[in-house]
Amino acid sequence: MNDNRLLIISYRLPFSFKTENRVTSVKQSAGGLVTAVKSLDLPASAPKPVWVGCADFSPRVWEKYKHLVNDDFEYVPVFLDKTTNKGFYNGFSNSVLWPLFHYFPSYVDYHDEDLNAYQAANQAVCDKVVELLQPDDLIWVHDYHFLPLPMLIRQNKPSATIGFFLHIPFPSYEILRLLPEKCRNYLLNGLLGANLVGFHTTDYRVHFLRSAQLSLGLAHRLGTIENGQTKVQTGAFPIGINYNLFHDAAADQAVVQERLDLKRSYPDKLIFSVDRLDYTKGVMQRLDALEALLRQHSEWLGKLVFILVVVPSRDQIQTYGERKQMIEQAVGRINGLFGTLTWLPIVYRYSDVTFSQLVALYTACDIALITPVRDGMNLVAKEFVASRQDQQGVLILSELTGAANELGEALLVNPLDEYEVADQLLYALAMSPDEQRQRMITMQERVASYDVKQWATDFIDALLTTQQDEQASRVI
Ligand code: GDG
Repeated sequence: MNDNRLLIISYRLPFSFKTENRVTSVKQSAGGLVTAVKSLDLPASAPKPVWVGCADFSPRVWEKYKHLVNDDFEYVPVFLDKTTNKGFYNGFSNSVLWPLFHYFPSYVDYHDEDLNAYQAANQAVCDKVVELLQPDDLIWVHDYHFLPLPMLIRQNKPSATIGFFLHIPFPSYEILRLLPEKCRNYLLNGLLGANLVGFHTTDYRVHFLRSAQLSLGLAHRLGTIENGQTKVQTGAFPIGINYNLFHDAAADQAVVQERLDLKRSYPDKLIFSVDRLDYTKGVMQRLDALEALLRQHSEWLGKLVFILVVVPSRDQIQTYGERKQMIEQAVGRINGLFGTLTWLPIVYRYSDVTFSQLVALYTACDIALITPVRDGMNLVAKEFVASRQDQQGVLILSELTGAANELGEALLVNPLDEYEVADQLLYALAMSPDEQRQRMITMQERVASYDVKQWATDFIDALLTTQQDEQASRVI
């Protein structure tokens, strides 16, 4: 890193305001992106980075309470009107791009007016960025909400240095081409305004390069596309986690106490999963696998418990509400089918848990059952591995996550095959402590060696190199 100022753009700002008993306070968010960006090692001499995002509060609330948000970043909210935000976020972003990029084309609900709102929102954010931009700033745009933003900024500021990172999969061309051509080309051209486009895996990167070739006729050489004046470099940057935070937390007093309570309540084998409520996370398939296990192996009845934590998410979108009902019906059915007066196979929570509870669950369980049907990376798998100071516990992981590329010592499964998952559950339930340790140690070494700080630093360093190359080519 050097002394360039960093401008970060993401859909949400990393905090929200909460009012309780008429007292307003700031609540910090703790998602993967926030942790990643906040863990950047900026030189002391570097100017304060600026974070631009869409406000989920009014301009009045911001003016009144912005003094409460006081940390190492300067925050700039963009205020969108309700209709634009709905079409932008619930509409085009989460009812078109999210399902399509996760290979759920039948869930796509495309409307021209949502695309218009998406364009309007990107334009509003672009206007704000252009207003703030200073020479030599590095711009780092995050995620599928802002695919057109690099080109919008480029059109206003041709010499800007723009990096883009996609947190979700980039699908194969056969999926992308389901979008109307005008829309597909608009999105691809948008990304091609960046100097650097980053993905979690090489596969996603290759899908993007191939889509640019097939859709726009743009060739690539060594992962770089020449787009007029701009050289667009691409790279795979698999996001990591704050390894030490999770590893050390396992010994925190609060976590130890929570873990003891859990062990006391569930003395038998404990299986655990936590996900946002989302059809991509494979919760229904996971429940099918548990049911298959209990049907086929009645010796486990009464001897295991599955703690299923589902975190509310995007509840204004119809498919998400339906998913919640489906999960709750399946939990009720399985508990009704196999449960007794003194034992239920599934403990279900529809709410988030505190950080201490999360780490206590990671470290109390015997098996982490992480089986999305598609996931860009999946940080939960890495957090589970990091938190196991005892080097015990088995990770069952879907091969359809980005994380599976790095965690080959997990029991990798296809989440759609309930019998395969049930077999692996059976294997995990009987795995010797020695085998658990061997698998865990290797995974821990890998997750620790490429943590979130390294991820962010590598991305920014690569972006800086593109800036230096551009400046050098202008001098020549
Ligand atoms: C997107 C991509 C990619 C969850 N519940 C609680 C809680 N969490 C935290 C986890 C983890 C994060 O939220 C979830 O991250 P994931 O990676 O699993 O999934 P997405 O939210 O879908 O994230 C994904 C990621 O972006 C980063 O690029 O890996 O593929 O879809 O950090 O710990 N934290 C607490 N309580 C909860 O109840 N404290």
